[in-house]
Amino acid sequence: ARTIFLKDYQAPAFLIEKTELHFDLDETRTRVTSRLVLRRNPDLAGNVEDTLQLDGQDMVLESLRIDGNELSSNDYVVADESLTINSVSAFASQSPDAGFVLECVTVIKPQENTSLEGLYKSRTMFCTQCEAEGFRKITYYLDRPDVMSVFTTTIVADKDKYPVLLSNGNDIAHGDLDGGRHWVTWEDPFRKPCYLFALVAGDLKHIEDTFTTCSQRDITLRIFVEEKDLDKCDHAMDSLKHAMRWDEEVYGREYDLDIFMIVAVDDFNMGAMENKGLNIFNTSCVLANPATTTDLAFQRVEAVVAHEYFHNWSGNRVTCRDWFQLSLKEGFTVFRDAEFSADMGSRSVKRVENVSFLRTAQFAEDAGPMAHPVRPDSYMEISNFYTLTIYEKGAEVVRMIRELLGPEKFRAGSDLYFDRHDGQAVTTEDFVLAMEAASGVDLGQFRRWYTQAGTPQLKISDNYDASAQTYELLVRQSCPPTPEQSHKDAFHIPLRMSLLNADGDELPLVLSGEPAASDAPTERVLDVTSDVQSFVFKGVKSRPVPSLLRGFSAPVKLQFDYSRDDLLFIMTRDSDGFNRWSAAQDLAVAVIQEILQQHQRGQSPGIDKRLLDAVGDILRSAVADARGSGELDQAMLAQLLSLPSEAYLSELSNEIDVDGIHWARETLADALAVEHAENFADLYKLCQSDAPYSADAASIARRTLKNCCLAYLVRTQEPRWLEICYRQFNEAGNMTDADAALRLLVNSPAEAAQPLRTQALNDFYERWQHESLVVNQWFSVQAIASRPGTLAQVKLLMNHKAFDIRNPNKARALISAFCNMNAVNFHALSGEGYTFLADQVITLNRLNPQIAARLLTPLTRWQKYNQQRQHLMKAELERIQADPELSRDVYEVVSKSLK
Ligand code: HT7
Ligand code: ZN
Repeated sequence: ARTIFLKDYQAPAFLIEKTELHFDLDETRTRVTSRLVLRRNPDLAGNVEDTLQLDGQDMVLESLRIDGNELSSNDYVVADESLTINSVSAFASQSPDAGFVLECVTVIKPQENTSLEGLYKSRTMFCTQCEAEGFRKITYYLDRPDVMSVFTTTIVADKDKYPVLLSNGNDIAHGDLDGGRHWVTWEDPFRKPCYLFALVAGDLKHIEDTFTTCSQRDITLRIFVEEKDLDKCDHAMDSLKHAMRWDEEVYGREYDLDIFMIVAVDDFNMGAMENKGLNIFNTSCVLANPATTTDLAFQRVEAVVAHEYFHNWSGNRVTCRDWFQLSLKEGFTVFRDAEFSADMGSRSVKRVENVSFLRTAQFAEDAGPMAHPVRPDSYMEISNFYTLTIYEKGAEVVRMIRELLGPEKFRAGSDLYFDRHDGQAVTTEDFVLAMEAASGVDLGQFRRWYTQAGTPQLKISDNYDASAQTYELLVRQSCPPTPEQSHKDAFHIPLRMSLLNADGDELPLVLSGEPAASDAPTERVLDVTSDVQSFVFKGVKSRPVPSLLRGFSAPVKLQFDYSRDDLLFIMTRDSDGFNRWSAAQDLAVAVIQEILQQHQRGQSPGIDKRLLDAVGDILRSAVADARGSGELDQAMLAQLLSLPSEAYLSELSNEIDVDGIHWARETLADALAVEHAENFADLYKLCQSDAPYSADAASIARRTLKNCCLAYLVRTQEPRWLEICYRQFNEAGNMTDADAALRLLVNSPAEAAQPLRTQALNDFYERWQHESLVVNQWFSVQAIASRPGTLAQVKLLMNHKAFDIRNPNKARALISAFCNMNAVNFHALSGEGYTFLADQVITLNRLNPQIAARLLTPLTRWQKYNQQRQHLMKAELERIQADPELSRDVYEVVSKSLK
């Protein structure tokens, strides 16, 4: 299969100035007529290119004209993925430097398009997904982001079936036609690459609102959905207005068109898409109401609506030159949406959630066979590079730039970047250059974060010299080899830190060589730039406890030999909320690993009493607080009470002991539950509320803490708690509480849970069978149950009338949930979990290669398991590899993971 390299990038030989599209939508064949105004790219010195190669696939070419002159089949070559016109000048009426018009008529079959790229049907509506390379399935085009054009789109369709016809920009004309058909023409005044093109046709209803921008322009906001979902749009609309205001206030970015539209579709490969003025969303990321939607999903809707909206500047007004620069828009936009969410809710909880996800999933990716830099050097299939590295690590890279510049200079850098590059297609280097120019900070070495893959390790040791009153931090950095990169140069790592004295107070930080100052800072960002580096602080009167990597100031693995008492100290005394949580996690990890080792040696587990006591202290003060003024941040409390996930514990292991990790974590959780049942019960009761559902941060925090307590209480296996759980399930006035209770009943190993579980699952389906997103929850609840026999249940559910493997949300709810969130069953030593996944990948490879390649991820991590599992996993990868019709997507992932 072909590999595309960044080093081979060449600017386009032709530009497309105008794009006029005409769609004749039909149930069996859709005719697309395009009229493109092209010219030779004048920016290429000596450009005399006469061959025009357009991208295109899966379509039938009906006719081709240049300046009105029809081309015959001898004048061009149609291949699987391209159309090549050998001599443009032979047909153009003037020099191609001055411009020519290419008219092309093609026929496509959206109703047969299961890849969900290009134009396709989702249920009864037509919709598009063009990023990254879907436009080439609609018509022949220069499908690359550095070709930007002004688009005018006319859509013709049956008026009864498709009363709503949408595209980018403004509706400039519409009318009726004979035969019950109608038409609309949309014009988008902003030049854009074709990946931002969108079209929607369907029987849709909408809600509408107005946003007045900072310059007093009124923007019409519309959210289009199927009629049955009209009652689930308000939260997205509120989120959109919050995001629009936030982008004005925090980044100085105003919306540009007069209308902003969102459309919800059921069949969608990812979360949503930022098409100019017409965002298309997976229903799961836009619909929300209290009865059907959990708090987590409410928060996701807010974040995704904001993310797509923010792309209007970071992505659309300033776009990527080529797909190697994907993190330019995605990393920056994830950073922006994370900051938005932090401002809407609790900043430290948001950071905790992001970092847990990054340390679990992105670190695993960085250690696996698909590891790649934030700016990759090569790819076979770009769809495979919409990764956690591009998105999440990319956001961390932007966050580090802000750490190094400080917030004011960072904002100046962002302003300069948008000013300099508005209307352009640029690179991550342009972004860094703007940051440097606006701040005067040298980011030379920092650029390695864009070019080197892998997670750096920081090993820090300390040395206190009582007589000299100096305290030294000796920092060593290293980075493990990754595919194609065996050696790594030192990174520039911002290490935010503080030193705590025995009372938990922060000490003034003066490095040796610096003048003593009465106003010395108590928190600093150290520039770690060498393989080994020493930082000596002076005037330190007693041995301090260092608070390192505050707020997770860099995406690295930190090793410091903290005693458990040090961790307990940080957990309770550090003023940095993130580090308090991180110390609690580190302590829990140490205790779980100890239980695991005892288990592996055949010893009975001894659980460190200090952890049990610390949790008791936290619970007691939480109870006191909830009885009093309720000052404690309940969301942070729930985070503190949550044990590290099996996935995180696995990421930390050299060889993953699947069953041992599960057993050790369960043992600790059960012990905490039994030890503190009374406190959990008090807190559970104190967190009850009769107030109507609200998705504000405080209410979400209260429910999260309540359900965290219930989870511990159900662990006691006491019948009364199972009954209370069942009652919560039945009487819950919102989906968050019902879903939490259902999950607990489904997972409980208690015998008394069995009849309750069966009843609850049946009732749940009965009640929600017409709500597709709720049915997805019902699938995933069952798929992640760690009880034996779950795979058999998953296989039964694959045949359930509500399951459809063609719908990515359904495939994710059942297949992906089982393979990624149910380690003990997926990794069963029989190998049947692996065979199951391989079978699904082979099926999906033909239907939807993007989803097939993504589902494959857990099998690619075979190197982390024991010999027996490695052997079984590799055998399944080889079986997939032997499929003669492997898509490029799946081929790339399989071949790289077997290398
Ligand atoms: N920029 C969007 C990417 C996207 C996508 C990529 C490949 C295949 C399907 C897709 N749907 C959306 C989403 C975003 O990051 O905002
Ligand atoms: Zn994005």
